Parts: sequence; structure tokens; C-alpha cells
Amino acid sequence: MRPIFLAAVLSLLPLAAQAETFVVRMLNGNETGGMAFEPDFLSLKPGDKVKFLASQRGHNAATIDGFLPQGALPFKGKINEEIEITFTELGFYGIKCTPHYDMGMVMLVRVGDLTVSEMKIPDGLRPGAIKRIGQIVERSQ
Ligand SMILES: [Cu+2]
Repeated sequence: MRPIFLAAVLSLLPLAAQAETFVVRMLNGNETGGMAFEPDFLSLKPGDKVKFLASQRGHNAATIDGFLPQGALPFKGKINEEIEITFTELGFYGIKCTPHYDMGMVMLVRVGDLTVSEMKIPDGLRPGAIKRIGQIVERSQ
């Protein structure tokens, strides 16, 4: 390999190495309450990934309708399915477990350097979800 080409390749490596993968466990409960994502708040850089683990049975991970940045693609895992999602768009993503959404099984993902006060919670969010998001916001500040 010519030295100049090698240098060009090496200069690309730090970019690729920057993306991280985070793990979120889906649980029947933890110290934050019943039915929980753990952790329930993540702060990511664009391109980071999140792996949702079916640590306990009966859960999934799905975007909450209207609670994602412009241009972001919604996703919906099946029950007990472990999915890995790459978060590319700047903003806030609300994520729910479909069967336990009413019980407040939700989490918040922030992509980019934004303050939580910039987050727009969409209309029509279930009361249990609003309560949990409020607790998450309080803890993350
Ligand atoms: Cu669940």
C-alpha cells in the first residue's frame, strides 16, 4: 500500500471508531418503578446505536408516534425481539414498550447537544408516559 493512501485510510478511522453501541434492558421493574427500560435516558451522538435486550419477557421497543425528530424513521420491535437501532437524526426520541405503554414503560433518547427544555412532547401522549417522561427529565437535569 502506498504511504499516501495508507494515511488517507488511517485518517478515516477515528470517525468510524466514534460511534458507540449502548445497551438498554427491558425489565418487568426496577428501582424506578414497574415495567421499565434500563437505562431510561440516553444521550447519544448521531450514528450511535442502541441495542434493546429482552432481559425479561413480554416487552418490545417502538417509537412513540410523533415523538421523534424530523426525518427520523419510526421503528417497532416484536415482543421479545432484540433490536439494534442506529440513531442518526438530531433531537429527542420517545420510545415505548407497546403492551406496557399505559403503565408508563417509556424511555427518552437524546441525539446531539440539546437541552431537555428544547424537547417538544407531542399531544396525545398517554398519562402514564407523561408521568415517566417527567421523572426522566427531572433526573437528567
Ligand atoms: Cu413492557
